[in-house]
Amino acid sequence: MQKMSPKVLVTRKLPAAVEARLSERYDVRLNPDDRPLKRAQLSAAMAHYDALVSTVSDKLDASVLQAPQRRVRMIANVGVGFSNIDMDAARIVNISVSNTPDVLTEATADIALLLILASTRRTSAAETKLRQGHWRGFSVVDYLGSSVQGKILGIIGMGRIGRATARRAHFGLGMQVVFYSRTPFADPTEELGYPARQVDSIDALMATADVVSVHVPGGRAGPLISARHIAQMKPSGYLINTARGDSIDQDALVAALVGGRIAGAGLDVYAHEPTVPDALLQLDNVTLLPHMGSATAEVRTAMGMLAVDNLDGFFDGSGPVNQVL
Ligand code: 8YV
Repeated sequence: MQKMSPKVLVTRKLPAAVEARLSERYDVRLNPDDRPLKRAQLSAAMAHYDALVSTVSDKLDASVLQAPQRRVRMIANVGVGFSNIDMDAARIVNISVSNTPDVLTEATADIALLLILASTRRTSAAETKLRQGHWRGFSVVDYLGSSVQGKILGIIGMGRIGRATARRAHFGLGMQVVFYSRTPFADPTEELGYPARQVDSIDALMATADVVSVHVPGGRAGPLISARHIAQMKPSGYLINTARGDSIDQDALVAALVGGRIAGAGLDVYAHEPTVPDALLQLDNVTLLPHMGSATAEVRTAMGMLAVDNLDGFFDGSGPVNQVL
């Protein structure tokens, strides 16, 4: 008798080549409409599939993961982040979890750089005006931003994406790099290959940096960057976030921007996606992107393929390559 293929639910649409590869090996249910699954659908899926290929929009919390008659044993998350999954709950019910690191590092750092430049040079507001037909012609004093050359970039979280962003900003934009990391660096300049300084607290970083860029995983009990931290930023400072919205006290950030207490922000991620606070939409000193740090055809395909590698590893017994649980 032929062995049954594992049943796999793919929660969102994936690049065609990835879906084709999944369909070859698995009894797969795809989501061609790409509509995010509701909580009840995710709970029901737990009893019908052997594995899920999920992503950031799937909130796999304790009540979903511990659904009755659970059959799912493996979750291959498409994304380096996995804060959409309650890892404690997954551990209790013995579900294996994998992510897709590395392949998106450079693309995400590119978007961080884009947000640094777009926010300091005010290009979003300028382009919006142009598109609305309000450009009256060149003016020496219109749309003045601030230069980044020689300014201090403060990186929070000096992991893969933090390093790739810092390297671009240093070599590409001529910025000085200061960073906060839980891991102590014996000699940052030696380790990174250019002059860089580690500070020992987020407070010190916020007060020192001209541009702060966040590169830490989300999913903590509370925001790592609190209202108190935001209050320590320079009035001329900019905050960039390409990591997770829940890492920053979003209400405090919005209040600081609305009150003009900081100069601007560049955001790719939000605390309650896809909701973007109305107050942000009204501001002309912010650049707002719809969570697209890794959104290139090449990278999203590579992420999907890595998720399939992880699934294959789980089912052939060699283990997921990027197992995080
Ligand atoms: C993904 C991300 O696009 O990898 C991550 O953690 O936030 C993005 O690169 C997102 O997870 C959806 O796949």
